[in-house]
Amino acid sequence: MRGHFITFEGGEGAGKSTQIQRVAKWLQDEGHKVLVTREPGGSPGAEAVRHVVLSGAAEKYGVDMEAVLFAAARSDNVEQIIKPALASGTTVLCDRFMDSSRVYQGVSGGVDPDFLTAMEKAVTEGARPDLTLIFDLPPELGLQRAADVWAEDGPDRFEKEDLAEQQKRRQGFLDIAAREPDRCVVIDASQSLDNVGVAVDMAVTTYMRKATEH
Ligand code: T5A
Repeated sequence: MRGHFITFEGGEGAGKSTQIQRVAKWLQDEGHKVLVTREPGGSPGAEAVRHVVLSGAAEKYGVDMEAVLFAAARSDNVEQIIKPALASGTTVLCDRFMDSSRVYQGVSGGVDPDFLTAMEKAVTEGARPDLTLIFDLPPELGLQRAADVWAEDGPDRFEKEDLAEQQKRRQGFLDIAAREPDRCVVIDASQSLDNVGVAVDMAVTTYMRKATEH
């Protein structure tokens, strides 16, 4: 049986990585085979692209170029890591996926939606998320949390953009959740770690229950 594919999305410092590790442990303890991956990255090829896009090295070549690089990284992660895991019945937890491109490159970057949709279709064929948790919080709070864990080189290419841009992204994720309520669950990520954890567990449990009924 194909594994479950669950993606974690949202703005900067929303708590996705923290929750993904906790959910992975919880599901493993319940007997699931689990693989955690992230985007941009996951596979060796995609990790190489991650450095290029997050350092800002590709920024001067424009938003279309960056969108293609994110899609290239995703394609490699999907083919090398995600699809084989799903085919072996492993539950895949992915820290960011296609919705980040829709929001960062589309809504806030202004890349042509038809171009993005065509790349998304080509790259995610056979690997569409079953459940997407959208971590929602005021961008001020997310950036404050993210700043606590910035490395010496400070904010990355996308973290350094202004609050108005971050606000647009927040709304972009909420709009996706409103358009695709069967796939997406919005998590109030401004709550305490424990309360966010409870909301995440509830969403995952509800999805798993429905999936096993079918
Ligand atoms: N991008 C990505 C695109 O533009 N297009 C794409 O297609 C893709 C895939 C990725 C960047 O690339 C962009 C989006 C991003 O800008 P990244 O380093 O992977 O860069 O960045 P993020 O995914 O944003 O990772 P962050 O670390 O910033 O955010 P997380 O993972 O959401 O947050 P997390 O768990 O690391 O937590 C941050 C801090 O907050 C604390 C944690 O302990 C940690 O210190 N924290 C809480 N504190 C209080 N209360 C809570 N509830 C907390 N939850 C976590």
